[in-house]
Amino acid sequence: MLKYITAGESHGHYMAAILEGFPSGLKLDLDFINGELRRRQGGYGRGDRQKIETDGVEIMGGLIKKVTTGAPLGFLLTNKDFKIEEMPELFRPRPGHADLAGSLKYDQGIRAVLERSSARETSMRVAVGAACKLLLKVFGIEIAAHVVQIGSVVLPERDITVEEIQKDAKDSPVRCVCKKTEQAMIQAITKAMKHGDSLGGKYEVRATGLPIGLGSYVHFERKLDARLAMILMSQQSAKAVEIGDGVRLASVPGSEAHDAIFYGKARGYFHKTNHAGGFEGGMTNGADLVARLTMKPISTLARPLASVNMKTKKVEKADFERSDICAVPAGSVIGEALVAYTLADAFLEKFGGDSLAEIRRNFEGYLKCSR
Ligand code: EPS
Repeated sequence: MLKYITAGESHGHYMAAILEGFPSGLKLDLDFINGELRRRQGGYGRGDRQKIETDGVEIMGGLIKKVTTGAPLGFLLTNKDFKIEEMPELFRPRPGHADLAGSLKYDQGIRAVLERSSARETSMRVAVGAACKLLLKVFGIEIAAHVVQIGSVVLPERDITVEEIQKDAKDSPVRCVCKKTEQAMIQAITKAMKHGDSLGGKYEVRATGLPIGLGSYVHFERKLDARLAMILMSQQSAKAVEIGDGVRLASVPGSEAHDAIFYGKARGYFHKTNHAGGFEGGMTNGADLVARLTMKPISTLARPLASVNMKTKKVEKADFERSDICAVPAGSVIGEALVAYTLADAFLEKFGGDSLAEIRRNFEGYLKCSR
């Protein structure tokens, strides 16, 4: 079983993560991991913090000569904008943020709450996810995400492969695969910025190369689509998850909702359509994983909504501190990492093994027998 835990505050000295259960024998490409961290920092609509930071991790354990040993992997990122001890306390919670409930629950000021609830924590999830991506790559599994909506600008629907996303979204400032939609998304973010507002949206993550049978139907917490929904919903700003055709399936008959099954000698069992988004009965069905996450607009507003001063109980405008205008492009990079972690966890569960060689034997044995 894979497990990770993160620690660190947005303006604290460090962000850290420990990933436990990772097998031995994988060459951990630190440049790839740090490349993923830099991707997370990018995107049109990001705040000025990203101009200060050059995110990159040091590996604190679990590696000898760049190869994993099976011991916990430790990741450490040093924040350049380390100033938590000098930052002012805040008293006017931002509607939509963790400020109010967090402050009452922990009997702490808003500062302590916002420092930990900040989406900067996702830097560590991206580091963990990058290690998982490297593991999955060995077995031919690739993951890519792209932005399909920002505010009211929606990418016209189209079927797309992981390879196309990797190629077409790579250089887009909003991680969109269509130039025309990209321009409209950029305009929408610029407009929100001018109005002291923020924007949410939606991204889609896809994974390809999945064997049939990751996850299980036998018990609720073993259903892989449910685990995926849980981890995606844990992303800061998340408000809705869809798998495959998602909410659209409410309005079509069964004959149009399901994917007919085919068989070919070389391919084994396969589907020609993918309404299910790669999952049937909580298990992968061999088709590409397709999941979408809806993110609400960032709750820190330059033109703040009404709030209540927690000292005086008087109605006042919410506090404002530097923030992003739109974090959906960055969110899509985080989504890839979350999916990578969940798939790596399910992959190790199915194919077991403490070393890469052992996992490979189990994987190849299963492929031979499951056609
Ligand atoms: C973030 C860094 C933060 C925020 C953002 C995520 O930096 P700062 O607070 O110094 O500007 O930009 O956090 C939020 C959106 C939030 O609501 O907390 C990062 O590195 O991802």
